[in-house]
Amino acid sequence: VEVVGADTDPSALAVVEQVLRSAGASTFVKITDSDQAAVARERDNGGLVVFVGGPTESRATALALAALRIDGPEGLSPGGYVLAADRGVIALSGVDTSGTFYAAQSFRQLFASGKSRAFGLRDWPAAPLRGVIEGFYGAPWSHADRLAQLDFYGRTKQNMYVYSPKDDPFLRARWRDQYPPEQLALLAQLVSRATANHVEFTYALSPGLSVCYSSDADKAALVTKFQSLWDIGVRSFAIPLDDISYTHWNCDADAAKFGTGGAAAGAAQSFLLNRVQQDFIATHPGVERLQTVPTEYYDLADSPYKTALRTQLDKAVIVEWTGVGVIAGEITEKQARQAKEVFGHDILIWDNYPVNDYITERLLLGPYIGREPGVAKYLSGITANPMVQAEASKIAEFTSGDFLWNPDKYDPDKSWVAAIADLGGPAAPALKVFAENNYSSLLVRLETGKPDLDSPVLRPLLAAFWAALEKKDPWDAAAKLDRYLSSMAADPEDLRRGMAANPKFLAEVGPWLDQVGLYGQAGGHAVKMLLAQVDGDGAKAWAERGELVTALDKAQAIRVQTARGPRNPSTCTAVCVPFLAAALATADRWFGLPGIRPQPTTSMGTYTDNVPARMVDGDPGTYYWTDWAPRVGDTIGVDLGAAQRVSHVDITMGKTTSPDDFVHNGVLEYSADGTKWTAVKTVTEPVISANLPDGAEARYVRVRVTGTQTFWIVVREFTVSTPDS
Ligand code: LTM
Repeated sequence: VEVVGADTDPSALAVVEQVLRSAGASTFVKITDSDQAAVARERDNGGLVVFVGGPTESRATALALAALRIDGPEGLSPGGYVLAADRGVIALSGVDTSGTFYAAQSFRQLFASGKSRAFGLRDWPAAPLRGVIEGFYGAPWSHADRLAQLDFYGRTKQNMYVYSPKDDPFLRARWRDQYPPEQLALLAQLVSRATANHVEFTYALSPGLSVCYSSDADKAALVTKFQSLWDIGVRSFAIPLDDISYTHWNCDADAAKFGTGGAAAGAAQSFLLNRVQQDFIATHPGVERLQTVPTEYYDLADSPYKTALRTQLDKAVIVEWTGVGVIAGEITEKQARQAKEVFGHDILIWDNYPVNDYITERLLLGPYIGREPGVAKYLSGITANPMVQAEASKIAEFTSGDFLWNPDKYDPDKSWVAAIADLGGPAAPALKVFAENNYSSLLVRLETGKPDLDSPVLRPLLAAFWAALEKKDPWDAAAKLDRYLSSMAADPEDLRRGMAANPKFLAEVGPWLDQVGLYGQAGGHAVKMLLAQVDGDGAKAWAERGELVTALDKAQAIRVQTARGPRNPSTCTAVCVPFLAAALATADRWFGLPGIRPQPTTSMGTYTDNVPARMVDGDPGTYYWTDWAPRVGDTIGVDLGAAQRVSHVDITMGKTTSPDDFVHNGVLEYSADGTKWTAVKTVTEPVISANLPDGAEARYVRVRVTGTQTFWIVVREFTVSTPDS
């Protein structure tokens, strides 16, 4: 029996009914809280009575809680709730309707976990705003992706979705244009799905590429566009001004009115935002606070621009900030406090994780880390910027939502396992293997101050195997390693079978999944090859070597189409390829082969399909081309797989049509272990030919950039010779 009030949240009720149905309930009797006699009768009958609705929705739940001697949710922060069960009664009572909805979600989770004893739960979110900003470059999510995301946010108690895909023309390039009716109808569907999930749909319009800040017509265009969204139910608006220039104006009137420089840009933006605040936000009762993303969104350094925002922008406007650095490794409570001071406004964090638009060859499937609990508690909240791959983003989104609800108790590793279980269902073990090999990111662990590396399970198994091989007793370590490599090799089939009900996820991750499988296969052959050598079985070792090379070549031939051009996916990053190269180098020494099979290394991205492999392919007509100008500390080089004697290095950079694309200020250096480096010579020319000192031992040889430059880098060939080659 369900006891509800006239205002009981329908979405909460739907979740409760779904849970009860999945537990075998086939008939529901619904009585209203006003029918006290019926409520009493049903309780006396001994059936299960479920009270749904907090003090603003139903009067009966309070009585049920009183009978259970449990306090109601009054006084909890928005979204808070009480959920209690005892003696045939279950009561779900939110401090507001969202709270009751979250009580229903917790009820679902408790049922799924099989915990059915008497309990009383009092729970509330730490961060007022918790959610996701679709704010990346590249193909925007599909309508179906967004609907699925909104349901997911509801299930994970997140209450904010910002609609801000960079490549949607109606948001940036053609921001003044009204939506065609069919597109507005789709947005209306999103808004109502968001409402059903207690998610605020924020519409973010980015006029900065062409706006004239002082123009009445442009202000009117913004307000008219917002009004068309208001008319379909949108109640939250943003004007992001990130990734635009403030050194040039789009109209002469702005130059005349505001002058030039950062202070002028801050004044101009404040002028426009304040007018939208006055003419739209202040005239629409029920609307949420206006949000903006400043042009300086990535640091804490005070500046004329920030001073202008701090002193001129209406205090009602919420300012978004990404932390220090566009992709902030760490965000501390101290930085959060400083952000509030330097921007002079309430801060909402635009968190660039797990977004991968700047490294399209990677999937970022690790947990949300590196944010101190106070960040969620003292700021307005956090919206995570996800990957182009919507379904795959759910792993990180689950964990950031978890952090935002209760940052003090947040355990990234446990949360990650729960996220895998939530997305993978029965295929969770296979999904875990896949996610482990797409794990590292620029975020750092608070405990260590370092980023998580890729393949956290495989790495120690490899280290143990090498150590055991050295001691000539590799069998146990090899068996353990082989088990894991087999699970990688089987992953494409296991995951495709186990997650067949989620074809969208499988389509998103296909090339990465195939690569994990091939690295698993190649790794298995590498282990067998090295064991055969220990056994002195050259024929078997040679056959395994062939299989290894075939699988490795296939893995490196995979291409995925991305917004930055075709890319070779990068999985098991900095683990699988070095292992396979080291295994080949070890084996080839045993076979008496020359033994150098250099793998390219780079700290930079790739422009179109000019992949790093092209600098070691022996063909000076092909080249690796970075996709940005190097920063100080960036490197390009080769990994020889194992430390060995080296005598000479030749590097050819630049090409006829881009002769300046080489390292203008750098140093050539080598290292046996990747930590201790020996400098050979400075690099200032496109062609380098250098002898290494007698007896030099190296596994790694690289050019490290030591000065800033605006040119990108082209490397045609990077060759390392041994004394006998
Ligand atoms: O981060 C912000 C505010 N803007 C852009 C995002 O749109 C983009 O997705 C990320 C990651 O590349 N970087 C940005 O600067």
